[in-house]
Amino acid sequence: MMRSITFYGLLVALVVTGLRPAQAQNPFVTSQFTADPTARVFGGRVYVYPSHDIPCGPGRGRIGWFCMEDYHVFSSANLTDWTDHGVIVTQNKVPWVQPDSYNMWAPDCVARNGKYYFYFPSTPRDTTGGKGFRIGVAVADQPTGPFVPQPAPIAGVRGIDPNVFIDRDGQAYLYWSQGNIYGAKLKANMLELAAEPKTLGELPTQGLKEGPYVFERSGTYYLTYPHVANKTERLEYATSTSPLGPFTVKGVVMDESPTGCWTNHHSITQFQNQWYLFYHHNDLSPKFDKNRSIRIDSLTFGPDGTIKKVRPTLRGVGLTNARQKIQLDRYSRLSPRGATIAFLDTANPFRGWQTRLTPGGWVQYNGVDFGPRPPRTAVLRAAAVTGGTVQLRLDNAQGPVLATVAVPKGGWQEIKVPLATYRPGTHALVAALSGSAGVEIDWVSFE
Ligand code: FUB
Repeated sequence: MMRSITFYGLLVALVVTGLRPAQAQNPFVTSQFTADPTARVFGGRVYVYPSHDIPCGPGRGRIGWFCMEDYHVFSSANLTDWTDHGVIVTQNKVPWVQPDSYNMWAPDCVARNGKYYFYFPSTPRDTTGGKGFRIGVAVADQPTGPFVPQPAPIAGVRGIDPNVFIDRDGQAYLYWSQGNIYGAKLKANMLELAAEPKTLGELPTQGLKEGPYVFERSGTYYLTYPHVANKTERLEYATSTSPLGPFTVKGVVMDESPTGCWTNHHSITQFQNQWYLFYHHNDLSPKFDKNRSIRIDSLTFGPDGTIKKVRPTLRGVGLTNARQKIQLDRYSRLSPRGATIAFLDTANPFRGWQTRLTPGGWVQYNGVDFGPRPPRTAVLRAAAVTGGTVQLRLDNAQGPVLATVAVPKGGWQEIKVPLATYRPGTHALVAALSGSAGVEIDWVSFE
């Protein structure tokens, strides 16, 4: 496991170990599709257990629907640098799962007595007890596995989207959805129900509810869940003084997707004294919302314990080291005119995005950490059909000019220019077009 490691040390370690880094902004995994993120803090590190969407194809899933054959786990010590630890559970290695069902839907993972219990829904081989999803468990000694699947799914549970909550008194509860949302006590072995499931019946009765995620804060139990109140899912919550209710519906955690991604699915986690909402959107597949990507944004509570509605951002969370590639297209602010975001390569969204600046355009990216050592040079990866000029400024569009970068006429190129000034600490970085000739920017970095 990697701890207290420099950025360059991290890169070397990743090359040596074969682990793949992920990005810091939203979405924070851009090497594959990911959905339904459950984030857990184990040993001071955040581990995210998402679903893994893949495109369906002939003999692979159902065209036009979800297609998932395995799970990866990702981890980070700072919510900025993410490591993909690879596949932890796969459909054809779980004894009870139909091996060609491609239905490895939303999972969860909790730690108990030195073991890690990974809960996941899928289609069973044996449908004698009825069709539909069952929920199984795989157990490991480390959060990254290897996970050993149990031979059979959990008895008495039919449905999807398992979530496990362990109360302060040590009692564990399993929640899941199947039309309604259900909850039941788990035995201490974490593998069996200890009592009959309870329908959490005080939730909205109209519109699909799924994806329960329960947590406790200051004695209040929060049951959070995606719900189709209108046309697509939004994240809502209800509270109670006990883990199995009765719950009182309180409000909306996140509104419906503005661009129509039908599902949302989330988890809420506290890390280093800040609460975060992990959720998904279809950033890397805007035309097909069954290939999704996971995101993080900060979440805050009102003094009365209400959850303040989270507005989704592209910037996400955490600081970005000025010596990394700063992806301005994951912006904090964009000028009202003269700035647009586009894929670098529409045939391959995994290559990421670019910012296109035309007259009057600027883009602002908050939270760039310049560190204690002054950089001397700015590096801009940019393209300009006729050649153009970009000013890099600190703090805002009128802030001090760090560098003026002349982008020669031509395709993508890395242009290095000396810095005109330096301010230590953490700043917003602004790239503003100077003049009338448009420029496309991939990233900016400092050396
Ligand atoms: O990822 C497949 C399903 O879509 C999940 O199980 C639901 O919660 C929804 O996100």
